[in-house]
Amino acid sequence: MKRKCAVLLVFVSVLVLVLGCAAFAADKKIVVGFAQIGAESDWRVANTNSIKQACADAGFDLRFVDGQQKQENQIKALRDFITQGVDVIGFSPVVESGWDEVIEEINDAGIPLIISDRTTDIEGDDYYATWMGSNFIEEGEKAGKWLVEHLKSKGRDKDEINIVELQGTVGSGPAIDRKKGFENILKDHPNLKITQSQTGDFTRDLGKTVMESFLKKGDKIDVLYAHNDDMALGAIQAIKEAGLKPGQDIIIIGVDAVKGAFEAMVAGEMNCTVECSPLLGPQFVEAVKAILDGKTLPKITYTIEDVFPQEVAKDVIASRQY
Ligand code: GZL
Repeated sequence: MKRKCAVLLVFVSVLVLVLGCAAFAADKKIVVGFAQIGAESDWRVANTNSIKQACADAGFDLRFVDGQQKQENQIKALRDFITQGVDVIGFSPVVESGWDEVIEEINDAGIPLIISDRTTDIEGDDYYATWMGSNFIEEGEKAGKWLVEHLKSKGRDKDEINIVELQGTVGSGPAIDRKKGFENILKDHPNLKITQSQTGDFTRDLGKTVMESFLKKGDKIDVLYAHNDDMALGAIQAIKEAGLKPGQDIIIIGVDAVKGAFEAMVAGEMNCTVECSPLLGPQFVEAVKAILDGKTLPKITYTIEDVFPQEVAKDVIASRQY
């Protein structure tokens, strides 16, 4: 009889222990480390807000680091996340190269990796669980296609058109691919030429400074193609200070579709923006949950995006979320 009581006691103790752990596990917050690029543009601020809000709504313990556009800061943050033993790591790589070592450390630590927004140049796709963001080549092609159609609508499709280009951060996926996509279109229109091209690092200030140098050269400029709206908005300032009319003397094309671009289009100072949605937070949270539930996700998920010409800006601006 005594033996039976002893076995029963052990069984009940083990049961309490298992249920206790399960309860703790159920209560344990999901811990996510996110290494963000910085706060270089309105797009990035909106992206950060989206990720923070979605993680808060999901009850995650979010460890968020602003890399201030420095790769070494992001690498340090990723290593810290490994030391902290977070459940999932997310990051947006400021440039494409230089991640091999730290990503191998993340893989060795067995922590699932979500890459959002930007891209790396690492071969294969087994080093990350899923990637979400925009198709940057397609964005560049959309900008080129809009310009070709716009010039045709103005009877200028045969004119010699000089284009100046403000590139994004050197070595970043969007800068490389938005240039590539735009040039995919230009190659079929030899009268459209990029005469000056330089990085504005996705920032408004540098976009203004570089546009000032483009203008100072004195060559005819018909079009500005900026890899993001922030640089376009800085360039618009420079164009006005040079006594020219942005949106009329110089056609202005940007990418992102941030609120400032719509305000400039409503004011007649910008002609088109190609949408690149920063609102990746909800998608990021769903990916974290799916991964921790043991589900397999598609390796790549592109966001669906639009092109907004000046003509629609006043009707659309009120509905914009960023
Ligand atoms: C694109 C994103 C780019 C934006 C810029 O997905 O990485 O970085 O176009 C931002 O505004 O700085």
